[in-house]
Amino acid sequence: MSTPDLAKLEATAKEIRRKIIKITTEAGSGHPSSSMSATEVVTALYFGGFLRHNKSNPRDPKRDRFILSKGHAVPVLYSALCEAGYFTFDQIMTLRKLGSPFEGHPNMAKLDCIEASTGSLGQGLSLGVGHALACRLDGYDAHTYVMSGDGEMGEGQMWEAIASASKYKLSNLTLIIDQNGYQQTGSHAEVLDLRPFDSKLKAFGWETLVINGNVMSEVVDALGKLKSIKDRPTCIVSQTKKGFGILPVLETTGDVNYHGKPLSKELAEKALAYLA
Ligand SMILES: Cc1ncc(C[n+]2csc(CCOP(=O)(O)OP(=O)(O)O)c2C)c(N)n1
Ligand SMILES: [Mg+2]
Repeated sequence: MSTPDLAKLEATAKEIRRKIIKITTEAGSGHPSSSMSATEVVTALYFGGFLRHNKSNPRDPKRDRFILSKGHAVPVLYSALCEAGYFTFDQIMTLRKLGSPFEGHPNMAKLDCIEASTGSLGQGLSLGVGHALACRLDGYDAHTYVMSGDGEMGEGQMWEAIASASKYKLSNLTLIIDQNGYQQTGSHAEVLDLRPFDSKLKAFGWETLVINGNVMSEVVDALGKLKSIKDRPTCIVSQTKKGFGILPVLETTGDVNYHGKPLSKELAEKALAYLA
């Protein structure tokens, strides 16, 4: 694999953030801040040479898989897939409109390039375990990446999947925890604080790396390093900020979580100018 061009990836991440803002403001609903904490990771996966995907055959059994378990952050996925040429911008601008396949949560029955229908938090890693086991059984050298939220880690099913991935030594499975410090109703401290995640995952037999997930070089390094682990599942604890990229704009609202709220037209203009 050639070394990813960091400047190019950063420019792509910026463009993806611009699309996230535009489509959620147009929809008048959605989760831009949850999407923006995850942007570097999703960008590195799709454009850094990590996720082998095939636009002309999205369900190719030999593909690598990306499951967005925190399905409410799907604007980052639609925007990345648009950048990758799967869709036009006009198509993703139909986000959350009646009849549009670009639903508020990913729907694999509507779009071939969506790996799993998620949105009910806690399920994506179990699906990932299934894919990883199936790929192993079928003899495919395919890797499955799952992204969860930090609040989502409060779902018990996550820990059942963590235990079974370890039991089956699924080195073809990587969990990325988007540790942005907030969930729907508040911060870790206010709702449920399960940190540190890395020592807990290690205790279950996983290899872990803790990184700043909004720094592209750290994301790329971590994804590269974990490829060489061959005897156990791997996890990146991706320390991020909700709304990263437009934080000064969100701070003016007095709400740095900004969960499940699109930007108003005025705020979106400010955010887009900030990202220019
Ligand atoms: C099973 C389930 N319970 C509740 C919700 C409602 N819900 C949507 S997003 C969210 C918060 C998720 O927080 P986190 O996983 O930290 O994701 P973030 O938005 O911070 O990236 C909740 C509780 C849900 N989607 N699924
Ligand atoms: Mg969170």
